[in-house]
Amino acid sequence: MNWFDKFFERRSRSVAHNTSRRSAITRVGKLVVGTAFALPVLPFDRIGQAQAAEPKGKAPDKRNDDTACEYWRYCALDGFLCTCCGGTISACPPGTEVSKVTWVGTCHNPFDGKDYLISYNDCCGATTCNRCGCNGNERERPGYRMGVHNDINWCMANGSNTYHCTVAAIVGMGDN
Ligand code: ABN
Repeated sequence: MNWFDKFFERRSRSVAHNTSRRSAITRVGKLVVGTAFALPVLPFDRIGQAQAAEPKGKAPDKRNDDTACEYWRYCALDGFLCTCCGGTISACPPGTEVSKVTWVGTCHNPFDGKDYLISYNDCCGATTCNRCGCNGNERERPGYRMGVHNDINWCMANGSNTYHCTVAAIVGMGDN
């Protein structure tokens, strides 16, 4: 065999070796593993699924949230909610005292279908809270009848006249 034949024999063996069945399987294996790693990080658009999980067009019912003006007992409350000022629906925040005089409104409870008398007492003795200001005016009357007018500082009869916030306690039932 001359050098020319030897050269081509070696080249042919090398090509045959590098394109063997084993190297072909190795290359297919690499492709499969590479695909498995790459696919999960591709950017999927899951917005459609998230929207499907949310109830469509349904606003939360605030009529049962005593920190919202829409709460059913606040139908005639003009002032700042004590529930946003460190108090509760019927208790003044620490450091304030409940007003000695008040105005009573009537609100309809949509959850049991009944009407209730609500006493809107102001809490007195600390500077105005300024959180959750509401202005409910159901069945309110003009100022000439003070007992049915809510735009009044009911701290007037207390030692300190400084208004802080307003509570809304149930004090009776309407004519149900
Ligand atoms: N009753 C709440 C309030 C206090 C001061 C002034 C207006 C209204």
